Amino acid sequence: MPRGDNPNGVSFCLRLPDFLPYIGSGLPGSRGDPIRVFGNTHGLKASQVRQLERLTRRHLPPERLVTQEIARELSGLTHEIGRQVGVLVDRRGTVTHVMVGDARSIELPDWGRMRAGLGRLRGLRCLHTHVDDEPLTRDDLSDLAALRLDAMVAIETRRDGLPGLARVASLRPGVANGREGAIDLMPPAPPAELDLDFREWIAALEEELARQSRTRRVGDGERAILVSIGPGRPGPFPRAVGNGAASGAHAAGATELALQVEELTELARTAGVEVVDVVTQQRGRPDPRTLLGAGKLEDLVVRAFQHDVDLVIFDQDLSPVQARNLTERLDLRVIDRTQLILDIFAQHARTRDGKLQVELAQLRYLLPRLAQQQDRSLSRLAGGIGGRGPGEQKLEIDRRRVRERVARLDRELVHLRRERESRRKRRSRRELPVLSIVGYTNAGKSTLLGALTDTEVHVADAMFATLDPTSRRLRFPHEREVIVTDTVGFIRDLPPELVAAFRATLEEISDASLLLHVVDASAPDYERRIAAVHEVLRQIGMEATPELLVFNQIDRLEPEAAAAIAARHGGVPVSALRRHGLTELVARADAMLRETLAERPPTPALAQGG
Ligand SMILES: Nc1nc2c(ncn2[C@@H]2O[C@H](COP(=O)(O)OP(=O)(O)OP(=O)(O)O)[C@@H](O)[C@H]2O)c(=O)[nH]1
Ligand SMILES: [Mg+2]
Repeated sequence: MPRGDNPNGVSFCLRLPDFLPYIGSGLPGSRGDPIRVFGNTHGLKASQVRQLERLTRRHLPPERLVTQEIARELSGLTHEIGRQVGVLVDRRGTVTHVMVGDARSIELPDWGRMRAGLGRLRGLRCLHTHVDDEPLTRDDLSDLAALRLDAMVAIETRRDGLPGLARVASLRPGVANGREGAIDLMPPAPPAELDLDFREWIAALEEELARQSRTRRVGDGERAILVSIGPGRPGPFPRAVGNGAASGAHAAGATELALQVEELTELARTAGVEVVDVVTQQRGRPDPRTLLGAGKLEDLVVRAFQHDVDLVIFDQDLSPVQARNLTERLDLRVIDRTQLILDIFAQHARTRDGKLQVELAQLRYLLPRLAQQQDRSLSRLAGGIGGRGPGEQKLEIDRRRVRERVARLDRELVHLRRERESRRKRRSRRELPVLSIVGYTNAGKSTLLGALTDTEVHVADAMFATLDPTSRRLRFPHEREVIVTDTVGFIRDLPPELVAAFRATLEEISDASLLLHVVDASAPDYERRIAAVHEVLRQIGMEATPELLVFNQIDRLEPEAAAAIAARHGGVPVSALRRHGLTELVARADAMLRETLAERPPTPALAQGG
């Protein structure tokens, strides 16, 4: 029950403030400076404020987690002022911060700018009062994880003002499922009876955490948690190939979310990231400040600690403000899907053109975010996935230099563009029709180019394996020569930055008389992917170019299913890998090409394209 003189109720808890400005001078190690009392001292008597300030001079024996003396002082104050009181204590036993709250909350110093301790923990513990015999709250536990405290101690304030039971929570190394598994709770005991040697206890905990990190790091790539927010409302159910009808609209949103997560996992894998956990949320309106709701964010914080991850990857594009807030709250590198794709592009770009385009897109994406980042969070962008430029160099993160570099890259790209134009003009003088292979990434476009032209083309089971356009000549029926080009693949929700960056590459497509739209027919959501490709074609003004749908990878389907899909969409079923269906494909393409180029077909039998 609430205290009688406290009409606001019992929900005393420590809350991490929403990015308070740093207001104190009491950083650990700055002994001698006055430590300000954080939080709400409004309405307190001068003597009470002095009592709070006296707490800043307290010192615990280093082997004690909490002492009866400090517990008595804290609970006595809480009893008197009806507000929660807390201190942060470092490993030497020195009080580094004093906080006072009100009936509902207490504010902690700005953590974003405080250096974490040597290990994974911050080297500070929080001792604070609860007004009753209340267990540790969810907020207590999430602050423990978010701030990576050594321990969170809640001390009961008895009605006589003396300390009752102390409840202690600490982070547990290793991976367990769910929040409960991530946190150790000691049996409640009066502060005087908590007999553990704090120094030994914390050393063992740090050692265990370090051991865990060491065993993981050997030869591993970066470790990440993926976060995806799905549609709150049911979306279109992706037709499962050979799988009968969709099973009701209810699961549709969840299915769509699952497919999104699968694709993001695939992107992460291509970028060399080890995905250790996935956090999803079905939500109608994302939070404008943090994208995720408060509960999910707390969950993410705990899991990030548990898995000891290097970064968190969001499926949704983050605004600069969201990126900053999340970086601060998670105290980790945070990137979004666009940055992940750009990172893959950076690793796969081969030509000078490609490299310049990628670097320019990366820097353009970074600029507004650099304005949002400060001190330590800025350095988070300097390396690792999301911070790598083309050719393994780190991305520049000095704003002035980024602007200069953007201007230089712009000039260079204009120059390259002119060269490319004259090259294309020469080609069109020779009047060879161009067939452009387009399609979703990893559909088998490059495999098809290789199969059609019987040449070696770089193929990989990876997203965006192809970045720079490749052109090959191909002899068509009736002694006609054509040029077949293979370019960068598309993806759903291709960010406008990427479309702009790849204008040069996509210009190659704009010469096409015919598009060979390669579809991985074995993908359960192939129709969605077709739509995504059409959307990109629309963005680059190619929606009117004739298109032949090529249903690839039919070797992975039942023959009837493959035939049905191709028939339904008026496309050609092929297996580029097994070189099945290529004759039919060439015949259809040839017929469509002749129709497009307004030629009269020499034999009516071939004029079946449509
Ligand atoms: N089973 C099967 N696998 C195929 C077929 N065609 C391509 N693949 C495989 O699909 C993967 C991607 O092939 P790519 O040709 O690189 O695909 P892409 O569309 O060029 O991909 P990006 O350039 O990355 O956008 C490779 O592992 C290929 O071996 C096919 O007909 N059947
Ligand atoms: Mg390719």
